[in-house]
Parts: sequence; structure tokens; C-alpha cells
Amino acid sequence: MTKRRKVQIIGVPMDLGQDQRGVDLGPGALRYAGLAAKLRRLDLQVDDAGNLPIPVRDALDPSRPERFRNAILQVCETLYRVVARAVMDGYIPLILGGDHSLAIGSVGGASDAASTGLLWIDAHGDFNTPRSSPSGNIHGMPLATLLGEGDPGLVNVGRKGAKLRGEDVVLLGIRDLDDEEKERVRASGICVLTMRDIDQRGMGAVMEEALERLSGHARLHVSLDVDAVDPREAPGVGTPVPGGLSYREAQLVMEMVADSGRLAALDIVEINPILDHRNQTAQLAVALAASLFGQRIL
Ligand code: EXY
Ligand code: MN
Ligand code: MN
Ligand code: MN
Repeated sequence: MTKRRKVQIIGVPMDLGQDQRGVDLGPGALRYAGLAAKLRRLDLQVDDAGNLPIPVRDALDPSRPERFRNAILQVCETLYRVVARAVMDGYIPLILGGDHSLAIGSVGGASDAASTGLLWIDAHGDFNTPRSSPSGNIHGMPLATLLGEGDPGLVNVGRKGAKLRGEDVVLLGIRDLDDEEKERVRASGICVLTMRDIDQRGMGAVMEEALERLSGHARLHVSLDVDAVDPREAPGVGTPVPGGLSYREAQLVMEMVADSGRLAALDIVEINPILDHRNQTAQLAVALAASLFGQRIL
């Protein structure tokens, strides 16, 4: 008999990596959408560790953007340790954002003890550095940071240096890169599977390639930025981009990762309940999480 899998929910209500207000409400929205109950029906042990303490944006001086950066750094240091500990205790950590800057801590922490492949599902590349970024927003930088590029303080969160190599990463669902970011992604060695690839070849074939590229890793971290899904299905995000994944394409991604049996950690980020309709986007994310943890149609 295989051991019953254990999931630890870790809420990170952080909105400091971008400008749109409301993404800090994401963990609540996901809980109200019935996340834990849904996973328990899949015969998982689900333990909710609550939320990490996050500095309140309004209490930080907006005229000093470095305060946001310093707060993000502190949160990511804590998250790194919490996630690394969860993995050590035999859990699959399920991190609820919050904006995508939290991945600097979560992906780092999940790969602390054992090498981990990363499937980054996003409309965006999140591959800017403070130099290349047009916005200065840190949620546009976490993947570059994890590969060792950009702000040295953020690069060294948890343990010194890069947490992953380009070849450990697949970017999926991409359709919005800044000009300089495009060059940087091309030079990175990351496998990029864009919306065009999905249109042309179909999601099944694209996911086969993604899993093949990550086949050297027994453990996979899925970092799901919900803005990867088309805004018609997922309106509750701060940076919507038209032409995204359909409901079924997103589900197929989850189902195929589930079949691989290699899921080691999951981030669900960038849900903004203020912009959502009746919690539709959180409900979608819960349905996707259920498939990722093994729910099957038949
Ligand atoms: N590339 C843009 C920037 O760096 O500001 C937009 C980034 C949006 C990042 C979102 C959440 O994935
Ligand atoms: Mn993102
Ligand atoms: Mn995004
Ligand atoms: Mn509407």
C-alpha cells in the first residue's frame, strides 16, 4: 500500500510585488472556495498552517520602494524555511498567494533538500531584473531571481545563489514578454512553451514535451499564476492578458502532471478577489488543484 499523501496549506497574503490592490485576499478566497475539503475528498491528509505574517502595505512608506523590496525579502526568507520544513516533514506544500514574488521563497524552499524541476505556468515570463523591468514590480522578476539574476539580496534568499538552472525550468502559457525580457528568456536555456505552441500543436503534445524536458527530476514544483488562464475563465487577476489557456487546457496540464506522480509542491498565485466575479477565479483554481492532486473524470 502506498502511503497517504499529506498536503500543508501555507497562506501568503502578500501584495507588495505589484501595484494592483487586492491580491493579498487570495488565500481567503481559495479557502472560501473549499480548497481543503475538496482535497480531503481525494483521500489526502490536508493540514492548514494558516497565513504567514505579512507587513501591511499601507503601513509601509510608498515613497520608499525599497521598503517593499525589504519586506518581500523578509517574507521570502520566512517562506523558504517554512516550505523546506514542510518538505522535510513529508508534506507537499501548497502555497496560497499573494503575488508571484513569493515564489522566490517557495521554490527555493521546496528545492532545499532535493533537486526539483519547475513548471511555471503564467501569461508572463517573470524574467525581469531591476535593470530590465519597465515597472519596477518584483512580481515580474521572481523566475530570473531564482536563476540567480538581479537583486543579490533576493537571489540569496534561503541559501546563496541560483536555486535552479535554465534546464530545470519549463515556462508554459506565455503570451506577454517585455522586449528586453524576451532576449533574456531566450538566453536563459529555459524551455518556453508559448500560447502559440499550444495553438499549433495542442496541449497534449506540448505537455508531453514539458514533462520530457523535466524528466531528469523526480520532484516537480508547479507554480501556477492564475493569469495563465484566459481572462474569460479567470477574471480575478491583476494583470489579465487575452488569449490564455482554456478551462480544459488548464485542466489537462494538471491531469498530466498528476499522472506523472512527481508533484512535490504547488503555488497558486495572483488571484485578486476584488476584481473577480463571485469568487469564480478561486473556484477555478480549486478545481485545477483537485486535478493536480489526482481527481479524475473517470
Ligand atoms: N512584465 C511586466 C513587468 O515586469 O512589470 C508584467 C509582469 C506581470 C507579472 C505577473 C504576475 O505574473
Ligand atoms: Mn507570474
Ligand atoms: Mn502572470
Ligand atoms: Mn462581469
